[in-house]
Amino acid sequence: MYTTELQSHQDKTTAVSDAEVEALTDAFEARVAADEFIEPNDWMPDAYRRTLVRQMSQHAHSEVVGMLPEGNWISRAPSLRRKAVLLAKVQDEGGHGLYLYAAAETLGTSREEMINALHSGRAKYSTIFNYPTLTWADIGAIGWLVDGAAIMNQVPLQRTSYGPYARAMVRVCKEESFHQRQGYEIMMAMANGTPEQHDMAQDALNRWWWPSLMMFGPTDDNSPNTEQSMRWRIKRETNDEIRQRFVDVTVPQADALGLKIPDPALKWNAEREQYDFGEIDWSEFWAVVKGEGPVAKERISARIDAWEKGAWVREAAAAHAAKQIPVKKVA
Ligand code: FAQ
Repeated sequence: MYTTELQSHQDKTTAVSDAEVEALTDAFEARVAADEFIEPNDWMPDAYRRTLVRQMSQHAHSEVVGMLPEGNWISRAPSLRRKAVLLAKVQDEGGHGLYLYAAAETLGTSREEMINALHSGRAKYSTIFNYPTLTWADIGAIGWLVDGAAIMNQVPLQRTSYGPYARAMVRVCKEESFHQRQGYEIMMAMANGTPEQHDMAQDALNRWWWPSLMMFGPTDDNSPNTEQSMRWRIKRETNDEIRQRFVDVTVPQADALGLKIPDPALKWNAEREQYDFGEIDWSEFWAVVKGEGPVAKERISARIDAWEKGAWVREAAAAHAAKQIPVKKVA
């Protein structure tokens, strides 16, 4: 729907000569280098537009698929307070998906196209949401670690070069920080509860730690997109830089909970003033990226089912919107 007010980018790129494209590219690069925001109707290279649609739509899909593992626990939350908080949190994630789809639509790709790409397996979403939530402690671990990792990645994105994406991130980060705290608060209750609850918290940390580190993507030397995305200031920091910051912030939080990070190689490096940590299982990461995650099939079929069952809502909204368009008087 947001695409209707935009000029067609195709009109702009096909109508100009090579020399003009070169001049436009130089002007674009200079604006990015000066930390100016690029806005929807500004000229931009096609590859910049494609990279943004790829990253923003994957981000939107992650938010919406990410509602599923926690949504599973709304009806089983251990108290009314926990249920109300979780309900609000999952609803926030749906909102994040909507801001991101709307921001991505300003690049000229419709929401239907993006959602079709998800449902047909052409588009990715974060590997983390292909793991099952087995106990209530997993809800604590997701808030603490998964939302914690998401914030670490999204704070730099508030300064990404594409204006609508950067602005969407401001609100998303505020909400994610509430999510991270609610998760940590669940972990505090569990870790300081009965011995069985403490064990559940430790088990959740054991299962979610490594997949959380994978959220930041491959190492920089195996990341085909990082170099160009850094040059365009779409990404402001690399995968490894953000992953390291997450480890450094999270290890003391685990200590405060009295829980042990499941990594025998984890050690404070006084010289570099950061934690050294063990090797991530990259074969598991790439298998999950390819769609072989433990509950990947269930996730996509749940999304397709929700899309099909929601058809009547979209039809009713479209019918209502059509009624709001003023009828032009014929002279
Ligand atoms: N999962 O060259 P790079 C959340 C793919 S939001 C799946 O390094 P890039 C909130 C990557 O797409 C979580 N695929 O790629 C929440 C690329 O494939 P492509 C989502 C991955 O884009 C909490 C290929 O590998 N956040 O959790 C993953 O420069 C709780 C090579 O990788 C975002 O999307 C992965 N983990 O860097 C919701 C943040 N990692 O596309 C509910 C925005 C990499 O070329 C509950 N995105 N790949 O075919 C980003 O910052 C970047 O896209 C990265 C990847 C850092 C994820």
